[in-house]
Order: sequence, then structure tokens, then C-alpha cells
Amino acid sequence: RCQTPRIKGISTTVGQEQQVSTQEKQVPEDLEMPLARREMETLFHEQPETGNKYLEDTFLRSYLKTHLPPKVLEEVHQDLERFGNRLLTKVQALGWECELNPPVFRQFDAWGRRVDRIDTCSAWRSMKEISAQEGLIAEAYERRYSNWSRLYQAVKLYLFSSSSGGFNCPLAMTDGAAKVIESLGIPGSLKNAFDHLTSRDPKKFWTSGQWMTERRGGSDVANGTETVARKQPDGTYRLYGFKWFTSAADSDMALTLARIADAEGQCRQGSSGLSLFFLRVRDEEGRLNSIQVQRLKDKLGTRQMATAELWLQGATAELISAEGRGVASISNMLNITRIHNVIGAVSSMRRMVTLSREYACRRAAFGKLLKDHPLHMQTLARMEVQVRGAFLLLMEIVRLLGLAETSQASEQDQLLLRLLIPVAKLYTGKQASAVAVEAMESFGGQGYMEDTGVPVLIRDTLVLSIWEGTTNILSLDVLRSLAKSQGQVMAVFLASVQKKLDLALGTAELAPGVQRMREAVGSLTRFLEAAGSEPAVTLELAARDFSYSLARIYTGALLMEHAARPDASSTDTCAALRWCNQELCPVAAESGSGSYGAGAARQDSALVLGGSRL
Ligand code: UCC
Repeated sequence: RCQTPRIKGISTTVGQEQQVSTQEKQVPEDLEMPLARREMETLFHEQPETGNKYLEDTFLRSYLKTHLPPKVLEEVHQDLERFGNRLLTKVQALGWECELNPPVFRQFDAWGRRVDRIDTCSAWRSMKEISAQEGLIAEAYERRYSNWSRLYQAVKLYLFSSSSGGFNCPLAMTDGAAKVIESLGIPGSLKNAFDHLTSRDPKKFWTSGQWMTERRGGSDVANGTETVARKQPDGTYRLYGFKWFTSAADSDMALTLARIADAEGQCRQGSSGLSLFFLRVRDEEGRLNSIQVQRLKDKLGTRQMATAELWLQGATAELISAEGRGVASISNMLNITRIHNVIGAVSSMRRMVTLSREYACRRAAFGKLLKDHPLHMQTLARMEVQVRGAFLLLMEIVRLLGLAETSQASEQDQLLLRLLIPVAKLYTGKQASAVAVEAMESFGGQGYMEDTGVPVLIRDTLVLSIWEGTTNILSLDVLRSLAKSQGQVMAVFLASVQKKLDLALGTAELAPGVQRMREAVGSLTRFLEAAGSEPAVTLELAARDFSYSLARIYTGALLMEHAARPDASSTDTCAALRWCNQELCPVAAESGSGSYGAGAARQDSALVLGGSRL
């Protein structure tokens, strides 16, 4: 009498849903309903379905419509729509395959010969091909849309990132390496590498690693780098050392830091002893360049991507910076990879919020869909505001970068770019983790299940506040940019915020937000004045809160500016006002309570360490 229903567990497609309702209709009236319900209803969860990421992203599209010249918009719109379909029908599945088939390290062959092979899956290799075909690096260097090329590349990467199965990581470093080579004027010896890194031909396309981290220092690169470079008679160098984290270890080439040994074998210590080198990882026959792979890292996330420990045992390399200018030279790479980090953060947040939204439109609880529960929607709306703000911050940075790369940036633009990169990296890295975890909760227990894919997104997001510099290291980089410009960067920052607020003044609904923003700017200015005159305030202790203040104030100004467009919607206004309802200048609030003085530092230590001495 009771036929086992054909559908069990998690339903996936609309077709299946229809099948369920048809079957329900066929259930004879005398069938025991509790069993039928157990089989067909209570185990049934609505999978959130998402479509073309570009077409569905109305906020992205409104930004492009506002800023891109019409001719550029027309062309990129077509390409992005096509790309969105490719992501939906092909790339997303490949990304999942990468997760299911992580790289495998084979140290020896069957006959005991050491081979140190890192085997990647076919989906990972397809990602490399797709990246080349789509010009995910090339677009930024061809500059066919002049200053808009960088922004356009960033938009493609933003759409790609959360479906890329971790391939966004090698792309970040590839972009960074291309940037370093370009900033060196593409010297003859690096022309070939540059052409490979920026190629659209999948057979020619190379990815690059960025080997910075050694056992003694991931953050303190200046003191932690032990790798030694010995000059050879032909002018090349041989590198000897141990690289502790080398992400995308299957890459074709890498940029790395080392200390050049003098004739007596002595090396200069500290930052000024570091120089930058280019090397190929393998030769044409696939043999490693005097490198041994010690092991692959066992990571919490980004498992699709091989991160290795590498012994450099005389790897042949080319010196590409002036001697002792390694850190300054690799900063060009760092700034690009940090922007990619922001792209990854915004992409992840957008993906999570989209999934949560779709789920809310399908899942019923307490007699109605989740979308009809105001408290649930309040939680999602708060996340949506975060994503919008972070997205605008990203667009602002790549807009400025595009100007800089086409010699159209003013000195002020360049200073602002230098400041906003660490600010955005540190802030969006944290935002992304918070939003991802909140979004997971919006699925209830389902969000905690591996095969929904949600935990993968969470794991891969959590690294964003760590790699490419932790939150505190980036906060100190914010201070570095202030010191280097002798405070000029702050004047540029405040002027830019002011300009955006002036625009918003024309829109009456934005007035309360403008008011709050002005108060925050006032508090920030007073904090800076006090910090300059009171030795009791140590800027280092304030660095994180200060950076958060810059992020919140600048993002608020961007949301205001976006909401002040003639064709802005009521949701644009709502997002801008909601953003301004939070504490916009935490550094001022904290400094009032004496959190940054020498006494506070002692208290911090006592609080943390005191307990351990009990
Ligand atoms: O994690 C890694 C790879 C993972 C994969 C990444 C993929 C990401 C993709 C995401 C996709 C979703 S690699 C390791 C990451 N490690 C870091 O990021 C390092 C963190 N530490 C720092 O950032 C430190 O602040 C250091 C290493 C930069 C500090 O070095 P120094 O030598 O102590 O710093 P100095 O002496 O202050 O700076 C030396 C020079 C100065 O220039 P000059 O001499 O002309 O005054 C600085 O102004 O370097 C310049 N400089 C910079 N310039 C330093 N930082 C910068 C900067 N950010 N921009 C411009």
C-alpha cells in the first residue's frame, strides 16, 4: 500500500518540486499520512537557487550604469551577461569539483625516485584555462577601456571569485606579479614572463606565486626572512632557504625575497637587506628548479589550492629590484593582492546574502515564508547594507587604481589609493567573516551541513582577515601611509569625504545621515589633533580603531554619494541611512575612555597575562 516515494532527502530542482506535488496528489486518501509526511515532506528542504550573478546583482548594475561611459557600459554589459551565464552553467560546478578533489602531493614515484609532484584535479586546470580566456588578468593590462579597464577586471573577478574553487588566489598573485614587472618598466629579461602572465591563450597563460612567509615571520618579513641569495658568474643568483607558506604552489613562476650574501658570505639584516627575485618553479621538462616540496599544508579552508612548504636548495633566480629594496618593490604586489582580498571578501558576502535571500523566499516556518518574518528580514537587511558598503569601497579603490595606471590620477588620488587599500583590506576581511557566519545561521541547521556548500564558503572566507597581512598589521600599514605622506593623506581623505557629503546635501531624505557623518568627521579630526599634541595617546594602540573609523566614515560617504544620484532608489537611501546609524568613529569613543594611553597598555597586559599567573 505504501510505495516508497522516489524523492528523498534534499530536493534540488524546480522539476523535482513539481514531481513532489504531483505525487502528493496521487496519494490515496487512506494512506497513513504520518508515514507519507516523514518520507516526503519533513525531509524536504528548499535549496536556494541562484541565477546569473551579474543579472541578479542590481546594485552592481546600478553602479556600472552610473559611472561607466555609455559605450563602455554597452560592451561590458554584454560580456558580463555572457560571463554570468558561464559562471552559472559551468564554473560553479567546477568550483565544487575543486573542493571535492583537493591537490595531492606525491613525494616519490613507484620506484622510490623523489618526484615532489603536486597533482591538481582537471577542474582546477579548467579554471586556469577559463581565467585566461576571460582575460581575468589580461583585461587590466590591455587597457582597451583606458582607466575603466581595472574596474571592469575587478567586476569580473568579483563575479568569479566565490565560484572559482579557490582559483582567485593564484589570480591575485599573478596580477600582483604582472604589476611588479610593469612597474619595473617590463625589462627585457621579464618580457616573456609578463606576456605569459597577461595572456588570454590558455596554453600560454602562467600563474605566479608570492613567496614571502618564512618560519620566523609571516608579518615581520624584514626580520623573519632567512633565505640567502648567492651571485653566480653569469649574473644570476642561487637561492637557499625555506619558505613556510607558498600558496598556489603549482604556479609557473614566483616572486620572492632573499638576502644577497657578500664575498664573505655575510648578509645584511633587517628590511634594507632584502631584495626581490624572480624565478621559474620548473623547467620546460617539468623538473623543479632545485626546489624540494616538504609537504602540503593542512588548512582550515582554501583546500582546493595547494599551499606548500618549500626548500630552496640553490634555485636559479633573477634579481629584479635594486639591492636592499625588496620590501618596497614587492609592495606593488602586496597592494594588488590586498585589493584581490577585498574582491574576495565582497564576492563572498554577496554570495552568502544572495543564498540567504533565496532561501528566505522558499523556506516556510511558523506558517509563512521566512521572507515574511520581519525579524529574519531585519537580519538579512543588515547584511545587505554591509555588502553594499563594501562593494562601493572596492569600486572606489579600483576606480582610483585605473586612473593611476593610465596616468590620470592626481597626487591626491594616489595618496587616497595608498590609504584606502589597507583600510579596505582590513575592514572587509572582518566584515566578510561576520556576514558569512550570520548568513550561515539564516539557513538554520542546513547551513552547518557540508554538502550544502555553505561551510566551504565560510572556511574560505575566514582566511581573508589573515593572509596578505592581518588586521593589526594592516592597521599599522595605515599609520605607515600617514607617516610617509606627513599627514597629507588625511587631508585628502577628509576633503574627499566632504565632497561626497556636499553632494548628499541636495537630497532631503539623507539629511540625518549627513548630520551623523559630519559629527563623525568632527570627532575624527579632534582625535587626530589630540593625538598629535598629547604624548599620552599612542597612535599604535589606536591603530585598529582608527582604521575602522576611516573605513566606516569613507564607506558612509560612498553610500551617501550613491544615494544622492538622480535615479537613486529608496533602498539606496535606506542603506545609506542605516550605515550611518552605527558608531562611525569608534576611535573617538574609545580615546575618550583613555584606551590608548600608556596606562591602558599596562592594563591590557595585566588583563591578558594576569590570569595565567594565578
Ligand atoms: O599570504 C601570502 C600569500 C597568500 C595568498 C594570497 C592570495 C590573496 C588573494 C585573495 C583572494 C581572495 S603572502 C604573505 C603575506 N604577508 C604580508 O602581507 C606581509 C605582512 N607584513 C607587512 O605588510 C609589513 O608591514 C611589511 C613586511 C611591509 C613591513 O616591512 P618593513 O620592511 O618593516 O617596512 P618598512 O621599512 O616600513 O617599509 C619598507 C619600504 C618603505 O619604502 P621607503 O623605503 O621608500 O620609505 C615603505 O614605504 O616599503 C614601503 N612599503 C609600502 N609601500 C611598505 N608597505 C607598503 C605598502 N603597502 N605600499 C607601499
